[in-house]
Amino acid sequence: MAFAAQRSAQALVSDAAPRAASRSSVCPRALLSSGRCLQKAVPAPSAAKSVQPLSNGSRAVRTQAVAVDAPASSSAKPKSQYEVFTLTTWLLKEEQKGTIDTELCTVISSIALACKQISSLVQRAGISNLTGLAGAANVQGEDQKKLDVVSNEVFANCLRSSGRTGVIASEEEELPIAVEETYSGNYIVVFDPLDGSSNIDAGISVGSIWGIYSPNEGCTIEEMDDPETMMQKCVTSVCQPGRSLLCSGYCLYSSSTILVLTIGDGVYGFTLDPLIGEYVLTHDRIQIPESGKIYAFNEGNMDLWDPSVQEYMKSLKNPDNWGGKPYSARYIGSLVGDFHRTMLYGGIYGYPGDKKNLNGKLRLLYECAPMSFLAEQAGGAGSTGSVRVLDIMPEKVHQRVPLFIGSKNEVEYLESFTKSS
Ligand code: AHM
Ligand code: MG
Repeated sequence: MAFAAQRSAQALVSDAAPRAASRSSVCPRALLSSGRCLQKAVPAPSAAKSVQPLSNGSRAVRTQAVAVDAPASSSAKPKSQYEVFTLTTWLLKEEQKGTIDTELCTVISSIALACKQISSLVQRAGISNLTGLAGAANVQGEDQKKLDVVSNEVFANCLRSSGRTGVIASEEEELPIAVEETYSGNYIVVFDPLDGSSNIDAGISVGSIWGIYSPNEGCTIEEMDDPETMMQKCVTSVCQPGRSLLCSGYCLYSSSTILVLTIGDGVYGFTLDPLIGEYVLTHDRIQIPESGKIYAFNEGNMDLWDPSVQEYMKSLKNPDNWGGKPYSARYIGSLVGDFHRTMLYGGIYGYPGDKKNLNGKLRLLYECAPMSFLAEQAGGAGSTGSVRVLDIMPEKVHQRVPLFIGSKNEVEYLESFTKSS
């Protein structure tokens, strides 16, 4: 890596200093056409294929029974009442099975550590003066909360020290960042460090979301690269479709801290035991119920939605359609919380496009694609109303898409309105 580029990249990931200053040192906006992705993004290499989603056939048969609060992995009965099945144990067993390699384990562990740290910050936010605005807006024009900024730094620090991450892209950063400290693995990690942060000051659930991609050709940063070339490679490398994800997950900071993840072979949930400081397996192979009569949409926007989505919503509320009992509304306004409930109880979460924002609000790379990978792995579905989310090739790092996600039958019912319009 050229000296100048090296220095700049290092500055980006290691400085806790103001982000605007860091960004300008490596990725001048003019050079990078606002994070627009090159269309020549290279498909994930064969290593990725070993941990790709199960075939549709496999998913289709897994439609029943939500597994909640299982004491330990179904594959390992506790030998002693004091035995706990932790995330670390689970990762080691997956490594033994060959589902993932040591490098990916290391990246996942570093994310789990970041989530522990954020969980603690969230819990103490009111006490340690971490509520309120940071005083800046992110590239998408949204006011950043103090905790948005801090959580972003925590994620970046943990990923950097894993030594296995080549590029990171965050909701809170204008452009992807090349991680100087990587010496192996070179994984690409996309994340929203603190989703739903408008809820923070009221002590309501928030969460982190992430996705991990394998490195592709676009990510090979050469010593000779100048900063512009290097950053363009970073942008290209993160713009992969969700179906290439190796791992995705979220961590919910609520009455408990619950980390839920998939590595392409089912979905597992771990609850942070505050007494031992470890994530303990509590949700073994989560399955979204096939149907569920709960919807989570911001209905305040209903008059701005497409008529097909309005018709759909009216049909959910009409008791005559549902044997006298219409659907129930539940909306936290925190995707991780609303999605976690949908995973366990069934139903649908939706953020449609509207007259003002044609593609809605949620971001493809670090919100919609990771959540859709989880949904599909749990037997559910993720759609824009017209296409499968995991099939979309991102054009921009912060690209938005409409999202309808949850129980398979519920998403199909929504599509019966939106696809025929
Ligand atoms: P954020 O990433 O800026 O926090 O925005 C995403 C959040 C989601 O968690 C939530 O579902 C949605 O925005 C709520 O938006 P709205 O307030 O428009 O209903
Ligand atoms: Mg978000």
